[in-house]
Amino acid sequence: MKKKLFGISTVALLAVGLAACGGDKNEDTTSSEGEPASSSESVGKAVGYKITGIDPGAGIMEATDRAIEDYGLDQWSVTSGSGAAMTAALKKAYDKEEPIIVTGWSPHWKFAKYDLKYLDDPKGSYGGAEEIHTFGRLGLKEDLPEAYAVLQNFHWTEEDMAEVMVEIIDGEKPNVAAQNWIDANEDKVSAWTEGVEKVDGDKIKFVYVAWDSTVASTNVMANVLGELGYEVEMSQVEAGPMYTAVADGSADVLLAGWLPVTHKTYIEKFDGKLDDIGVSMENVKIGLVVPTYMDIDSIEDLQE
Ligand code: PBE
Repeated sequence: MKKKLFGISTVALLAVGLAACGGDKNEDTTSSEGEPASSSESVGKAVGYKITGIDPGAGIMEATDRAIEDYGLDQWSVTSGSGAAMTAALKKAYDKEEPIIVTGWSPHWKFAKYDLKYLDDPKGSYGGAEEIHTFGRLGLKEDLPEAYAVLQNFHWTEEDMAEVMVEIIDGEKPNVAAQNWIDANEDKVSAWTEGVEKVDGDKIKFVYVAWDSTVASTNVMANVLGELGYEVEMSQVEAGPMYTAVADGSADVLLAGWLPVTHKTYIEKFDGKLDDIGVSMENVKIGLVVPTYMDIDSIEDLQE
């Protein structure tokens, strides 16, 4: 009971985070040192003209290079690291109310934990609302029809995914958080598996990148197929190898196909070698994200 209440409140917080796409902000942008936390003239200097990025293969990194170009941000660059390094840097800056600009995406638990906003993107470098697609290797439908049927039915919401992500960031193991969600959402899961026959230890291999959203979906699907009798392997790789593995058939499924913009380059590269099985979520988004205490609202504000 207690847990359920917690789940609802964190999801409510997340919804607030998702809604906070610029607009109202704090009047007081003064940091403890007495300097403005940021202003339109000093934001570049304050952050060393750096955008805190994630793993180099992520589509959001390519989009950020495009934004730097589109907005003429000649002095700026994006640092690469990982999703975990990005959220660690965000936490460090946020706790001290220091300026920081990160590559961000929704759904993501950071919107439940911090007051953040997307910078407006009038040039559309980051695209708009996107969908998350499930991709399989060619021949998967014939080889593993039961799994294929479940993957085709797989569809959930930002709130669903947020419950899993928030539990993981609060310390739960990914597979346990995934199972807790499955146990609490039997109606949704049974809609995915309805009429699908059980199997007896058939092997299926997921490839995924350590993006929090992808960790959540991959663990949920792995457990659902496990309950159906599959022996599920999960292999964590970088973004390029994730697509390569499904395209060359060395893995069966990836759940993190962000389209039409984020993974456009990968989809074009592997055209004809991937089976677009279905859409698991709509209205997802990428962009540049800052704490609401920062006094900027648009990527244009990064221009000098
Ligand atoms: N992401 C999460 C990925 C796709 C899923 C937005 C970090 C990317 O940029 O490729």
